[in-house]
Amino acid sequence: TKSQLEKVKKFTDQLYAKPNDKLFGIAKGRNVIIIHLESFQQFLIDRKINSQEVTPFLNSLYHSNSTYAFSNFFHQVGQGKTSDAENMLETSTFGLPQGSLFATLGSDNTFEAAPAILEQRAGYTTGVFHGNVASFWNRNNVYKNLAYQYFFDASYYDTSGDKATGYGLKDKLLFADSVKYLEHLQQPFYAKYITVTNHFPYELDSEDKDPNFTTTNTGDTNVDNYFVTAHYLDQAVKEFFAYLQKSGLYKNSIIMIYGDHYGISNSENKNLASVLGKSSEDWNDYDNAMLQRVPLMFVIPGTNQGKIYNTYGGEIDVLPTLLHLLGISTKRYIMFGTDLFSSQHKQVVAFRNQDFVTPKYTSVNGTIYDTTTGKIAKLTAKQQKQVEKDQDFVTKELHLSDSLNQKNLLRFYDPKGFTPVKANDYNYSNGLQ
Ligand code: GP9
Ligand code: MN
Repeated sequence: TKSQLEKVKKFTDQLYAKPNDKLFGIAKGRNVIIIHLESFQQFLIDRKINSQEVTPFLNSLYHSNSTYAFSNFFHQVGQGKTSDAENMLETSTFGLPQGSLFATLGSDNTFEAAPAILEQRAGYTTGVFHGNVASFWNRNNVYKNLAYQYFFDASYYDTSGDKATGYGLKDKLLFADSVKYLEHLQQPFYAKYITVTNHFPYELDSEDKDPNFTTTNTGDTNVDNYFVTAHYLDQAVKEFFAYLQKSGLYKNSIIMIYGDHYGISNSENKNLASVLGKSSEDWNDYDNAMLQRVPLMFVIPGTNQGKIYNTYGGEIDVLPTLLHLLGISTKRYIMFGTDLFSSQHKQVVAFRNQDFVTPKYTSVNGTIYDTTTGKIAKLTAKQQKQVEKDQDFVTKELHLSDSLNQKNLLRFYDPKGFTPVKANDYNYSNGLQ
């Protein structure tokens, strides 16, 4: 009902963080290119194996002075995995406590998502490039409600024979074979690339393996192969950047790169410990929580003020952050995240199961750790109060986001200048199916 909506609105209005004046609008009018790095964790960045970098190209971006990167950025997905990441990044609402929001509510819910906002307020053309079938995670229906104008799914590419692995077209081919479609998009465009090759079980044909790269020898095949497919993904991104430069798109674009969620699960993290220079014997819940960091980088060519920010944040915060870089105000929308560049950004990062991380404390499975040392925290009464306050905030934001989505409350909300999206306006079939 409307009063339930009012409750949500009151909460997100109070949370709202005003933009950082120095960065607001620095990418105004540029194309937005989003690169979704499948199952890609932050520990891969700057990681060396046998003194060789696993992801040399992404590392160079991470340290570039035109990149605004984050070192304490966490994924916040639940069972919806990739689809939860997509939902958080493009709507700034959480996925559901169980299941995938895309799969269960995505066909019918009202969304006020990035593609709709950008098309309506700044004339963007919007599209997704993905080498898997359109129906996976119910994308073919959900993307219409998000207002994506184009969805170039597997049917648009040759995925025969060794051109694909389990989840679709290999990443290098996705970037290369999508150019002919990308070049037809009217600028400015908002284009999202969802990669797949670095997905469990991390399989790669020998022809795609770099003969100069040797991986770990942990004895855990997933861990060892993860570095191989991550290395391949790094090369794929490098090749795509070469195309962007050559075509001239590069300097007129902002390229946002993120990892969607973990690739190595908690039960396997012990096998990673030695690679990370840690002991597997004392590996604990805190270590697992810290490994939920994923990359977030905004590459804004020519701006030269980039750096690595140590701010704590998560996927829920991306949409207001991106919109502010594009010079689009967000105060009027219902968003559960806040601009990561804002001095008012709240550094309490909720996991979907109500655990959380802040710069000071990490709460996992009922235990509070000191985030900087990893030791179990000995809290004064005052600190205990603060932790309880943070926990209440986390519980409340997840609850209100669930209420918004489960009751489809956005259908009652009508932000200034927003035209409701009609799924029937979109048709993704390419005539070849
Ligand atoms: C497949 C892909 C994988 O289309 O996006 O999703 P995931 O299994 O990571 O949720
Ligand atoms: Mn995924």
